[in-house]
Amino acid sequence: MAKLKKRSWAEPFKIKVVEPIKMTTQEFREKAIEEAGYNTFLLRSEDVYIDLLTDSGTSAMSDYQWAGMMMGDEAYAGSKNFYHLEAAIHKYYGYKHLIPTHQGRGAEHILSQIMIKPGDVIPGNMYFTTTRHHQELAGGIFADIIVDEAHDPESTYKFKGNVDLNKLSNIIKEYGAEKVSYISLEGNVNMAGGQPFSMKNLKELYELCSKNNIPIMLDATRIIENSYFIKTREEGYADLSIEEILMEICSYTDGATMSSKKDHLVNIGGFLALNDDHLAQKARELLVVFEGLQTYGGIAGRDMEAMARGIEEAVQYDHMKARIGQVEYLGEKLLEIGVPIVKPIGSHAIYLDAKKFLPHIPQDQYPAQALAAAIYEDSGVRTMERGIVSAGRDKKTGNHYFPKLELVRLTIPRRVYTQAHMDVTAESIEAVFENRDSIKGLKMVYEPESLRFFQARFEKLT
Ligand code: P61
Repeated sequence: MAKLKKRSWAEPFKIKVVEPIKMTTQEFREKAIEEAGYNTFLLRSEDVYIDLLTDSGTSAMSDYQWAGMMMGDEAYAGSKNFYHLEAAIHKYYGYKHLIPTHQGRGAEHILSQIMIKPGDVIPGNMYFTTTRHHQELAGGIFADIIVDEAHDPESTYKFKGNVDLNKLSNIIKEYGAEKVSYISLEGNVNMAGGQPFSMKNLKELYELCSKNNIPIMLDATRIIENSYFIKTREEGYADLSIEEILMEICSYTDGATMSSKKDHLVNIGGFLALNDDHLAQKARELLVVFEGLQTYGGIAGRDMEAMARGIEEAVQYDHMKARIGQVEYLGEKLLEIGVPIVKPIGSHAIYLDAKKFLPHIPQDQYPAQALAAAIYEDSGVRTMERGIVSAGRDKKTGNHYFPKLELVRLTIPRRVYTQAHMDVTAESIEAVFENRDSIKGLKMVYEPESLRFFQARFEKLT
């Protein structure tokens, strides 16, 4: 018998329930996207074939999680599911206080309000839309301290999520340490392509921040995926479990905001975690005003149970290997075809480089927005713009930010699609790539004041 050259990975689960999806015609899709103002956020989900808009809240839950949903204790106060979730946060993340919120931005709101004074600066390893928005609403100024490699889609640097400590030192010199509310440190940096930071970089950051008395607040949304990359990419970590790496990361931080809709394999939920007693007290005071009581904060008991169980599953090596393996599978197919994507392949999505894909469309004609619309027209695959529309406008000058990265994100929900879905997606991208010269730029005809990408409307330029 011939020897196998390669041993493939496969999903560590089998499928028990299926949800049918609708097949549509090109003509139908051209009309649907026009009606949606060429904004994939405005499409109806039932008109989408393969939904790669986001990995947020779109995961498939396990039978263990669904069983937990039946165990929801929906008491207004003191739900037992809260205590299960609290125990899971202590066990896997190690933080002292759990402040549950309806989703990640609820936690960002509270953290920003309790820690940022007007005029403060919040250095971060690249911006995230909702995170920066809450920092600005609290009167803060975001400062980008990510390494330069993160802004270069071609750079194959393994830890593009790293903080550039020189950039941070300069900010401390310029503003004074007392003006730095905290460091906003994101795991597997979303806007950079799902790129991790290394433990070495975090330890150096911790040292610098300890000297200057600056707290580090982790955006833990995809920190378990970051832990997997530390295990597989960083020297000295191969023999540690994801659990051990996760705990070590958190030990260098003072708290975290979390959108459980990603790593935790649930459809809704999030939290703020803190170690400081006084800050936690302040956070709970705001929690009851904006989210809900301290033992549910906007999440149903059953959803807290699904979160607690999801955390247990998310730290499993086999789960992560298959999850990230599937993203790599799609990315490698696109690289084979010669489609320009952000390198290295990240954890939760493939990012098309729209500047290279559509060099004939200037950035102020929204090339990534136009590309996302063209992909939907071709196959019904829904993707997301992550470029100039997402970046928004500079609050002071009113001008567009012109981000170096003009990307379309193909985000893979966890445990939802098969390898065949990835093949169909790659084939659609290939077809669009072959016809790229025919794609036209867009004009923005409706622009909301904040987080404009969610609801903006466009028309095709002729
Ligand atoms: C996403 F187009 N992400 O990736 P919430 N931090 C980080 C996130 O990725 C994140 C949140 C905080 C989404 C949903 C989304 O511009 C957008 O639970 C690293 O969504 O409130 C969310 O967590 C916020 C899509 C959010 C967007 C903002 O698809």
